Amino acid sequence: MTSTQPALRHPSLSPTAEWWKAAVVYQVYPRSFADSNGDGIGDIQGIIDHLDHLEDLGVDVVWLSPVYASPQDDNGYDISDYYAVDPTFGTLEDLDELIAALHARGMKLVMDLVVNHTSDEHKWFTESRSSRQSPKRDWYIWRDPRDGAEPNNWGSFFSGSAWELDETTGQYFLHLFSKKQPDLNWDNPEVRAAVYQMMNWWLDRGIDGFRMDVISFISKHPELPDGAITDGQSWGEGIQFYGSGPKVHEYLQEMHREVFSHRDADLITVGEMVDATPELARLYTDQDRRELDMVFHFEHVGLDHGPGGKFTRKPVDLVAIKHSFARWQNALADVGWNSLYWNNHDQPRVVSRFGNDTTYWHESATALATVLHLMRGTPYIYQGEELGMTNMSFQSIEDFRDLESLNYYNEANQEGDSSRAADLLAGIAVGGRDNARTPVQWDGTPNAGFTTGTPWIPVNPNHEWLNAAAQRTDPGSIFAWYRTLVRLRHEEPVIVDGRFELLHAKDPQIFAYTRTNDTTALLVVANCSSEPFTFSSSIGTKWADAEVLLRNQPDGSLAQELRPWEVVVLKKRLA
Ligand code: ISL
Ligand code: CA
Repeated sequence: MTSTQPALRHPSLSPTAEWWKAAVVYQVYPRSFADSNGDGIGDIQGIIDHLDHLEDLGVDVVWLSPVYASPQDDNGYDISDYYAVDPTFGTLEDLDELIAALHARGMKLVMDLVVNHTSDEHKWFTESRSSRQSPKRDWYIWRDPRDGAEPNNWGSFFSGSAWELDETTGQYFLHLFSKKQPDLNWDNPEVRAAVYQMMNWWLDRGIDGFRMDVISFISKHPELPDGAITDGQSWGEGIQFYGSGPKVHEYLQEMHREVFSHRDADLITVGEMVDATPELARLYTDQDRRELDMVFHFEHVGLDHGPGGKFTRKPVDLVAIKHSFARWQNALADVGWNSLYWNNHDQPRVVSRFGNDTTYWHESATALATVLHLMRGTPYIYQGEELGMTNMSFQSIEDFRDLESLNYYNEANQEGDSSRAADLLAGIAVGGRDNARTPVQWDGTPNAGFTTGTPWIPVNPNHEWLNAAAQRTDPGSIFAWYRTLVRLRHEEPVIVDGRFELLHAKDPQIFAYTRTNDTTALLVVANCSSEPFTFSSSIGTKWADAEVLLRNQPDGSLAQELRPWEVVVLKKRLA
């Protein structure tokens, strides 16, 4: 550790190796967190103003979604200058102040690294598109038309083709996301060197690591082959040709050498990987391979997607959710490491999605938090999740801001199919990303304490009773529950390193597992349903002498019945 590194919040944790295994990360989506200057958009000073909230919660690391210069086509995931802070969010000095303020409180800062693509307004891209002879031409992925049309059949994540024609030079460029997010050509060594240089610049400035946006997409199959077209889809599934492509491990190892290897060990890296399987994640997160510390996979957050994708929904299947978690827990038990999340800025709110946000709001929010946080891995809390924030009651298309939702809606409307457009709107209302992006509910005043101006996206009306001010001082609140979960991870080594074993795998109502190390065993049992659960065989007898570590009901025993969304955690000392 050098003197510029912050003192660790929990000195009992090893100061160097793999400290992040005992850490909890909190994600800030700056646009929606807190607005300090009344323009209706959250900003860096707004974050600085609310650090007490994060310190109270006890989190170790803040992951900040992009604040770099950006035209904001995709709320900052389209970067036009990696070395500048967008005036929407503040200045570089504000960011330095945030880094110092976090470090002073023993917290670390992880920045978002968005390098699969840039903004089309980045100077690298404006140079690249200026002519076929531009020295930067090869920094992006340009192809001639095929039969007068797109070079292949890949679809963009945000609807339509993944290719856009540049009229001036007569070639198409690839954009897996919006057409304002052209993909960089990672096969060009100059591109990689420029990215590593930028990463080093930020680490030298004092940040503590990176969350790497869609990082498994950086190596495309050199021939860019067509993808298979599934029924009812207009575009081919290209992901098998760009997800974890041929050189992705080589590039991540090179990045490790060029950026991380000569630095102190207390940095943290997490890669977002839409295509990750447990087998791939073992490769990416095996410390001996020197790639990443952990990845975000998408398996559990895809389980309620219907046949038409995320905007068609199917009922939540608890058995499938448990099966998925157990598969990942087991696959990364000996090698690698899991990240644990229900929410982020792209996902609907967990209490509305997998819980019950009306009758059992408090119970289901705490039960879902518990089953996630007591597994093996590094937990991530998305802003507002610690308050049990819910999905938004969107009324009409005017309430949405997210380009993904709007693009799909406009596409359906253009096809003139009004019933499809209506179905899509219903799907967007429950599955769309804006559910996660309504302002953080600080208090019960008209704009929830988020802004004194007009918020860029509507505030959820339930902020009148669901807010931080109401919860911060209430020992029975969801906030207090999260604080306890964070504290337990810091205090109980079995939560960090214990073996995981799923119990009652096929039961459709309860989520139960044990964590065990040489000295301690934990039993976590949650009724993940809105009906009472009656034990057929008593799960409790073996644990009769155990200590109750946590319960979200005033009393109860594991011998007979669990109330709807009741969760109980027991702890036993082993011989
Ligand atoms: O929500 C999704 C689209 O259906 C996800 O698949 C999402 O696009 C995917 O998780 C990649 O997300 C990341 O990169 C995107 C950005 O829009 C997301 O906000 C970011 O988390 C492009 O940079
Ligand atoms: Ca602002």
